[in-house]
Amino acid sequence: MKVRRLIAACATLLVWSAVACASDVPTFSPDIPANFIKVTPEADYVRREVMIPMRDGVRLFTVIVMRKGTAHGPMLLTRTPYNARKTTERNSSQTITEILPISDAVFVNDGYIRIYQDIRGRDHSEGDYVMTRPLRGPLNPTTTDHATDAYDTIDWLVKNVPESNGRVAITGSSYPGFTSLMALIDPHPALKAAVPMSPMVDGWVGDDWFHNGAFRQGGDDYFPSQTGQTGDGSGVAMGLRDYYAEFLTAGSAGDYARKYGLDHLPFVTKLMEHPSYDAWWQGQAVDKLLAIRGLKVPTMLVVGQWDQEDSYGAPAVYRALEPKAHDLISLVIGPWRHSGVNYDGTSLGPLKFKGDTALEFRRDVMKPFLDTYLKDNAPQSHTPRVLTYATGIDRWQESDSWPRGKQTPLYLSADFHLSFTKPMGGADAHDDYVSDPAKPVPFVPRPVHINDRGVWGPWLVSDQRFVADRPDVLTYSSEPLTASVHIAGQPVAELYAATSGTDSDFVVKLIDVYPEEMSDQPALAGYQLAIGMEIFRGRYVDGFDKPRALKPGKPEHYRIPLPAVNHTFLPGHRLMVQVQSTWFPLYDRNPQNFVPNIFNARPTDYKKATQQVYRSNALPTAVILPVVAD
Ligand code: PG9
Repeated sequence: MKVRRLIAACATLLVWSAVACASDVPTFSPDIPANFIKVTPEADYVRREVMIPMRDGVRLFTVIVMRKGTAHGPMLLTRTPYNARKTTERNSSQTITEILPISDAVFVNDGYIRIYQDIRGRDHSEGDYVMTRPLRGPLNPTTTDHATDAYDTIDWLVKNVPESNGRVAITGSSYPGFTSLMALIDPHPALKAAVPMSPMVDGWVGDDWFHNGAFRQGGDDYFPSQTGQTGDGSGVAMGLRDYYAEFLTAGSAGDYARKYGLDHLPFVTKLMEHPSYDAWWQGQAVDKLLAIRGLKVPTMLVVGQWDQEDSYGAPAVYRALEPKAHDLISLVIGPWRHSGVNYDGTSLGPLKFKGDTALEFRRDVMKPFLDTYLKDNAPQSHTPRVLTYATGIDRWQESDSWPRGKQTPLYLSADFHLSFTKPMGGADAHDDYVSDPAKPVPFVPRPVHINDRGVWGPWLVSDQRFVADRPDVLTYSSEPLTASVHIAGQPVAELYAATSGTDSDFVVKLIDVYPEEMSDQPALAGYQLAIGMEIFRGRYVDGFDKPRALKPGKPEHYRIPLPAVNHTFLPGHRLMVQVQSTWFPLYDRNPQNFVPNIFNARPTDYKKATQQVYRSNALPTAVILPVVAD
């Protein structure tokens, strides 16, 4: 018996040692292999990771995903700083629509090959990372940029993806919207169409970093998370605190950056060294670059009406290109937050729409547009020149031009009323408020948790009642409307204002006030829905590249374009305009006392100022509405 057991034990030992020999894994060794590839026996997709060489030898990490059995597939490319591997592993699944972002379903379900690439220097790609890398030339002495990297990538794809039909489109939202636009500069011949969504176009005038010169310090978390390391990172180590209190205690935007070491990030230093719209900013404004080079590829620009990050870019590119490229360019504005086009579009904050507006766009507009240019023998689709969602009356509208409306001034008038009739008041008619940088107006109710997606995403539709009665906010409103007022275009605030200081910011908000009683939608009763809001830094009144001190008490004329909208103010609603001078902590505080560089303002530079907003016949402050006669 004992002998038999001994033999069995020896046999087991032999088997184990044989296994060990066969796999060659010592009992003690590192447990992460060089390249683990998940086995997916039932997958309905093919997923390949490749390194694509660029002209300078740098290789870019690229993931190619398609349904099994795809042949002659059109390729849809996105070039991203947000981790191509993670993007294509949304869930660990064997189902293609589970691993890809939800917005990809309509494409891969119809034979498209979906491709995501990490841009140069980010995540698994090689090379140096430069924030929104400018085009080769005065601002970029290297031989590569996003135009060349897109070109080289497309060149490789058409030669190395046998399941494809050799035609490529590029798309992506925000930063990937920017890289989509850059691909249009000297494009590869296989690039047949582009759909840049909420593209970052001009970081100073109206997209991510500044708006009309006011610095968006609310985005500070982006810097360490994106430029602190090549892979995914995190924001400033502030925890779940009230950003309002935290930024206020820190001091200037520069002081906040220094407190948290952000000044050691080169891009933050560049921002702080270029507070005005100098050659560095002008030379990387994508609308200007494209206007010079012209458009060669059919392009559909997309933006959300309440895009809290990049509302400026898409309409600016449309304006710049439409006159010369009328037949190649189209514009879509949907009722979305930033990048909302790629998610569920049935609602935004308390607003509910008739259907999933984002899916409707992707399925009924974007895909037919791409099919036309990318599919073999696809029927010609009907692409509206301009497609906008009319909020208020809840439907899509096509038009051949943008903006559509007739310029109609809505004047501030006495007793905090609004009127379509020009005020008759004498030259000095104005309303005053005191703006105190020590008690800035919050942009959302406190505590301000900017990183909470539920706060940040829909903040542009948040109820403005929470500040309407503050003494440092002027609030003007109309009587309840007896007939609809439909606007389609870009409202512009023509503000006549003076300050007792030598610099100042002005914020103008155009608001739709819902009726007090709305039992069908109680969340909207009395709601003050911002239709468009914007800020302007006073020192740039003579030009964005010409900062100067304001003369105390002298009225100046500020022209402040608000975001592009299609909206109907319904009967029973009221029009409202609010004016204020701080919008914190999204925007840094203006010391209201001219200093050469506000990033370096000292605590003693911040001063209270009395602001005067004029509503006289000679200085008629108004919001110019693009009114459409329905
Ligand atoms: N708005 C973001 C961004 C764009 C471009 C540069 C930096 C940030 C984004 O959502 O990608």
